[in-house]
Amino acid sequence: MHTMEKPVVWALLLCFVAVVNGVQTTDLGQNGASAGTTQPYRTAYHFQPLKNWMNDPNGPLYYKGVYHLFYQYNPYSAIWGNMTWGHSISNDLVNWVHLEHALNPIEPYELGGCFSGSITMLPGGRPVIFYTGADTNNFQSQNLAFPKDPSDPLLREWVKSPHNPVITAEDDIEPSDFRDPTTAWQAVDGTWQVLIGGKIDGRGMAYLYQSNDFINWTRSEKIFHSSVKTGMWECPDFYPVSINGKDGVDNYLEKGNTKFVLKASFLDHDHYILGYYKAERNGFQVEATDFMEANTDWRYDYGGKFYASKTFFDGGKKRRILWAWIMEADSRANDIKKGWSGLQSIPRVVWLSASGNQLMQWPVEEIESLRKDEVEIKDKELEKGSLVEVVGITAAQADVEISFELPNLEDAEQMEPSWTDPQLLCAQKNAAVEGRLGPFGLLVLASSNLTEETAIFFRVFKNHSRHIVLLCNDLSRSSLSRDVRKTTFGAFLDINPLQESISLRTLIDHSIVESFGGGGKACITARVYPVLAVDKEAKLFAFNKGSHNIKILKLNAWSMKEAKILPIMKRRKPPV
Ligand code: DQQ
Repeated sequence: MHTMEKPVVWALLLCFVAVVNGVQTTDLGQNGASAGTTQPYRTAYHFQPLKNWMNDPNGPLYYKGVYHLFYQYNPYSAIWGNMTWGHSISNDLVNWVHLEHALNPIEPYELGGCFSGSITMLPGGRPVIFYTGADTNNFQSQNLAFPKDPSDPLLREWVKSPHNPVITAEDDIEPSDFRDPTTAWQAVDGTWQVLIGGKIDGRGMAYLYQSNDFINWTRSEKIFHSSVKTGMWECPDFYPVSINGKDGVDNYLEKGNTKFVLKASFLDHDHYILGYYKAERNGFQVEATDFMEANTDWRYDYGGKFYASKTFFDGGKKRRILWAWIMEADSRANDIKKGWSGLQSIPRVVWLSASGNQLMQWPVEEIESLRKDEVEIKDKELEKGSLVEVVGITAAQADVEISFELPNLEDAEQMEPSWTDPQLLCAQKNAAVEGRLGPFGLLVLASSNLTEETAIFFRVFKNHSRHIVLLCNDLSRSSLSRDVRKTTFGAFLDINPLQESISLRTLIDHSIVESFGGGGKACITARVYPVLAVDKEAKLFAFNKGSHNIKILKLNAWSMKEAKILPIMKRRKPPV
């Protein structure tokens, strides 16, 4: 990294009012919430713009020592519309500075919005944005924008290509379902490849386009991949992962050492499949099972609110990082009232599991810099029917890690063959239903009398000689408000409790709860809008409603400091 770059961004992030390198920031308090307004659901350490609507992360990037996040943004309202690319920068993926918008919808081909897209690094290190423009008829085309000054690590100004639109829908493509270009990569012969999401007759797919110069693109005769069980593919993502280790991979042509992830966003979830990229034939070969095949419907997150995600390779720390839009679960009227809608997930490192059959995810380590007031509980018996309050932290703004030991695994309840849907199973056997090994886990954002509580818990079953571990997030009692969705979510966790403890990490931030089971093997994100369990009134408990005593091996909980997410930086007038 250039030695001058890091201090510049640090100074921007740390000062109350800073004037550094021609930019100015102002700190308004909790994540930009203006003083005087009650904002119980505004987060303290998740990325949010100061106000209005935000959805998909776009073109995340690490460039000259600076992290960039672009995102779908409506500058005028808390509901979707006027899609513009918001732009923020960070030194650490935790503290952010909002910059001017990167793309405004002003050209005829994008008057309906500058939709999602990605960034590709061209040879020589120049970034290019590839994005979808929707015109006033919602005809979608693919477009390019370049930084005005590539030597500026902040990439503050973007210039649209005079060649736009560079790809338009051919006659056999539905023009309103043709969007969201991936990061492009080069094939063996150097030609550029990019995927674009689409649908024909209800069947979701990724089209492959190719180019020698990044400007003239032709569609490959072969569809890159499609699946009849899917709907329209939004925001496809395609990237290599290492088969031995956690390091991220950026080279699409690396032989032998990688598998590929193909992700598509459809029907409100981000699904992925694993396979191999046949560079010579420019094709994708599914390794085991395709999208939505029985028993292996891999999702990044099994909550209902994690969508339109995108990864990028962080060349600084050699890791692949995943961002996603976290939708609201309240009403449109509430969004208008609170003046904003949409969060970004905590960025997650993503890598292939040791078994090679699924992805793992874990919050970026930088988020731990916000931890304070640690509370630790070790080797504590959690008797059947008991509840242990975790005191000494700000429970509405916290990070919790807990692991359990189960002494009586042979007593686990028998798994029925019909219990194939984890979400349904979690709804039927919710947190109030006593079992044998479970439910046990955490009650977060709980009011003191437990009128409100959000339960994240496990149940362990036996299927012949194997144990099946179920991770649930029960929101049915999460809020007294009738105006919010309180769905219960669930996932099976591929761990063997005979060989490893059952662990959970949960990040709580006022109206969002992100849970990572089994060290990141299954994740569930939920939006929660308590009425009583707000701010200082919120409590955190560990609980066991199973019929057997179990043990908390270790619990570590922290209050989380507020991240600095500073408002728009104004350009400083040059000194006279
Ligand atoms: N959001 C964008 C589209 C994308 C969708 C528009 C996914 O480009 O398909 O805001 O949330």
